[in-house]
Amino acid sequence: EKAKWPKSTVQLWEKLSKKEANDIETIQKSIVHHVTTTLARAAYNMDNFTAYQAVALSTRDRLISRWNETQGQLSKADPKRVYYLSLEFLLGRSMDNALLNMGLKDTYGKSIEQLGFRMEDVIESEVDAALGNGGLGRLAACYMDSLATLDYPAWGYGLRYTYGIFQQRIVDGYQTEYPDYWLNFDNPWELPRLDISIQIGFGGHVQTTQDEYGVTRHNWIPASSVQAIAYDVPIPGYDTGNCNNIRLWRSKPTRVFDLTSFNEGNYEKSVEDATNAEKITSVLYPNDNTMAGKELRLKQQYFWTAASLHDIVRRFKKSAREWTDFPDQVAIQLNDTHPTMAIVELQRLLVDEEMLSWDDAWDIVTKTFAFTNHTVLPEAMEKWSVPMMEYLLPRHLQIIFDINLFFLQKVEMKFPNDRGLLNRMSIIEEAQPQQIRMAHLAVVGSHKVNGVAALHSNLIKTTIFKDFVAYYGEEKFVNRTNGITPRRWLHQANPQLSALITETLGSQKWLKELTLLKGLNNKVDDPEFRKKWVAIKRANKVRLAELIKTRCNVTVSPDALFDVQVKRIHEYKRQFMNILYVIYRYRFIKSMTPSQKAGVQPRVVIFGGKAAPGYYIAKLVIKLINGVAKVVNQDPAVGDLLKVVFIPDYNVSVAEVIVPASDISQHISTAGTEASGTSNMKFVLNGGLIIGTLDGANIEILEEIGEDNIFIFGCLAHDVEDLRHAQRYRNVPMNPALQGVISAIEKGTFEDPKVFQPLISTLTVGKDFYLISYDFASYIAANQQVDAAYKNQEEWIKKSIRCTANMGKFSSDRSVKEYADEIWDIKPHPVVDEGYM
Ligand code: Z15
Repeated sequence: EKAKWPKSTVQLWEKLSKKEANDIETIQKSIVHHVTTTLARAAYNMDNFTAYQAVALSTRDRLISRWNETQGQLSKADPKRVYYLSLEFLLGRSMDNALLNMGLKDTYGKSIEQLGFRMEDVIESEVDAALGNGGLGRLAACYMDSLATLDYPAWGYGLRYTYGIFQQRIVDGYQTEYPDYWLNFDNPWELPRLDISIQIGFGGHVQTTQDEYGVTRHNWIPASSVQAIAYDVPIPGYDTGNCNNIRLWRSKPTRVFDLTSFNEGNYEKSVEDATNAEKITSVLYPNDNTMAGKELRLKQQYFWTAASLHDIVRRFKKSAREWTDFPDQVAIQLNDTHPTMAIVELQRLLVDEEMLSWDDAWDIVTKTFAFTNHTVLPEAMEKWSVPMMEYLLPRHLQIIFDINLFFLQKVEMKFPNDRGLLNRMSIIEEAQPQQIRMAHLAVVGSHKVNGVAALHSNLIKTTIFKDFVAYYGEEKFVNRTNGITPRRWLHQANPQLSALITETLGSQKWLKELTLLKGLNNKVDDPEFRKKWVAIKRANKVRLAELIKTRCNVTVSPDALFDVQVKRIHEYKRQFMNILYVIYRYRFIKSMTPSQKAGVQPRVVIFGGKAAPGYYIAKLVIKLINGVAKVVNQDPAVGDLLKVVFIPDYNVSVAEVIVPASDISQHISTAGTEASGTSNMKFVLNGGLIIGTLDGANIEILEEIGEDNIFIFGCLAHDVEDLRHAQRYRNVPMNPALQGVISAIEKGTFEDPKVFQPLISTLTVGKDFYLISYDFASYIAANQQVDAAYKNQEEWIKKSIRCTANMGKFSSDRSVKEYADEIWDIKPHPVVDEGYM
């Protein structure tokens, strides 16, 4: 006990806890110390990976000091915190980012160079933390970076999956999946908190009793339970001592249950129970924007939300405040509907365990939660079957039915005798079996609902949540346009451009105040500046060409126009339309005379992205891309005029190479289907132009950078319904250019055409739901405009500079501030440097 210590002991602790200097010698000592002790290696048997491990451990030491100091000061001050509940945190690599954010990259670089290693090689040895699918998971990671950088008291809560998103390899043109066992070597970026363990129940029954006042009490008696063990991931802010936390839960068998079977002599059953407990956090579900309805997924969701809430409530209780103060201390953001069970769990804790009245509890619950919707696609809407919920969480099901009953009673009061309305708004869908609509539950249990881009936020108000807007009023439904962190997506991924910007603007302030990039607009007419700008783009293209050579064994010219579409493979994102246009272009080039060919703008068309393993059509799109690549890349009649590559295993660290190297990138979803998109922001921030539809954040990017710097085509979201109707009920002929392309595939230009028939059928039998045929003519025209614009290199470079200069709005710092001010009501709480971090 510190209080009982003599002064000399206290002083000794304080002296020894002070941080070490961050000079090269101290850092080298720390690296070598980890090599020779923690890693038990010596200089003569070290490789890049060992060097990485040692640098990582040394970096980790410094991270932990900041984490400790930040969390210690926060515990004392106890300000209102936000908890960001996300089933996915797609962090990627940590080392480079941590060193840059802590301002230690240069020193570590020099330190390790003198010790005989190149920093780039050391960085490359790190495996990605890929605990997410795509946009939603990466958004959570960008938000954690901004929250830390802006000194907000914020914690993320998620799951520590043993297997992240699968690794993708291409075999005979097909996607094949391999497990992502990312914890093969020790993970230095987490702090196991084996002492923090929470028991989570499942199944069983509900005991109903009357208390001494005649009030009915519900007591849930679970049939089984598992333990949640905490693993903390430090998130250092940029240019601040602040270090936030992501707490990831791992499932473990409980000792009690384990031992019972064991002692009863049923050894096999006890091992089976243990294995089942561990299964809960084994694997990330690989679906992006689709719902599979698997029981294990519901178990994951409850396990995670219950553990997180238990932790949050325990922290709140330390302060001995009134329950009514809970929403003044705690804001909880629901990242999509995945954590919606947290609403039900908090209501259960307050009513069943803390003995609050239903209404008092519900008031606290709805003031605490806010909900972000990320999609309007019907196949992505989460619904859980009532029988499954009853079997896994019987008391929670009762509470859901009660929430629904009280809610619908109020709707009935406001809009009497409208049974259609009650049916549409009900949390329970009357199907066989009944289904729980998680989005409705999330709306009813939250005080604010937001979409992720202006168009999307308006769309949800007129489509999926229309009735709820009529009931609650407009104010509950707001927009928070997504953002990206400029630290990772410019400073780290594009160090040369970052240095040029800093040199030009005179300081690094722009990295925390991204609208300062506007200053670059003055440089557009400076030919010397343009020369530097284009040289950096070219160097980035050389780096990407090397990656393409290694991964695809295709040689591409960095002088060609690099045209990129990297994102999850999904029909609504229309990679199919992109490859169909590539075929069109290929056939067009083949039809040319040599002198005509001389006028063609050479292009390298780059694809990347994973398809959900069960998504048959998306996997066929990958097969078609690879089929086309094989034919086109070998065709001497085309040569360097057209190359097509599919970069396997697209992930965050690969994106960091691709994004800075693009001339044009494709964000071509059917209008109204892509809620926001965030890679569009990354490309434009790095001076890449985009070709895109009037969808998601493209619209706001257009507003910021101006129509001269973006290639827009295709129908409007407003017209999609009518166009689909026409496709379905009138015999709309296929666009003739597209018809030519389809014929070429059917003639067997790209392997056995039988393989692609189901894909082609989506245009005919499937009535072209994503409107590829309708948009094809304007897509061809937009691509021609791209070629023409690229021909005029000086003008193109000006566009590129203007792109970067006007992207300030899309910093995730701006997004996070908007959430903090008007949804969470939290304030920055800077950590004070007392010499310990
Ligand atoms: C996902 O990655 C997104 C939405 C979802 O509903 C799910 Cl389950 C996964 C994406 C959107 O498709 C994308 O448009 C958006 O930019 C991103 O979330 C972040 O908001």
